[in-house]
Amino acid sequence: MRSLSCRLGVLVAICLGAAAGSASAQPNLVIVKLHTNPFTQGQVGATYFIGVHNFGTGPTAGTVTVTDTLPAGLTATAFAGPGWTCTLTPLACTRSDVLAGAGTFPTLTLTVNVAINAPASVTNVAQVSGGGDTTPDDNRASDLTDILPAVPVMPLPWLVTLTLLLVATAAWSLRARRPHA
Ligand SMILES: [Ca+2]
Repeated sequence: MRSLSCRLGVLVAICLGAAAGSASAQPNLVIVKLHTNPFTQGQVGATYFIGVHNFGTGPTAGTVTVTDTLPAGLTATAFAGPGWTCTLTPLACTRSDVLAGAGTFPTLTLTVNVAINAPASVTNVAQVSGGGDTTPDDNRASDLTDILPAVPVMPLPWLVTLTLLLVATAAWSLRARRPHA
């Protein structure tokens, strides 16, 4: 009986050890999103940088997909990164090569245009999935982005009119000061 208990104990220990070992060898993808703050209303070609890292010790398996949800006020014009296959509609990138534990995929660059009436701040959300990741809680990155008001540009006709008015005023002033002969 004792012998059976021992064998059972050993078996449980082996199983627990195997389970712990397999758990620690799982991939765990995490995503990071960065930008240079702030953007400006009407800005063309503002960029976000998206990084995907394998925080686990096991390699990824299968396709890894990154999707991005742009807020109102931003329009994507390019989404690319070495080794990634990307589309603008939907806004997503995929790749199927293996990422070893503690490894990082090449950085993705998302280029956007900022609407002239974009709000003072927006939040851009990126998400990674697939690759055998079983820990989705850390697969999402929210990037709060401040947007400055656009610098007002005076329309050219107004600028010309104002310049002519100033010149005319100066000329009149000089003429008025000149003593009559
Ligand atoms: Ca994860």
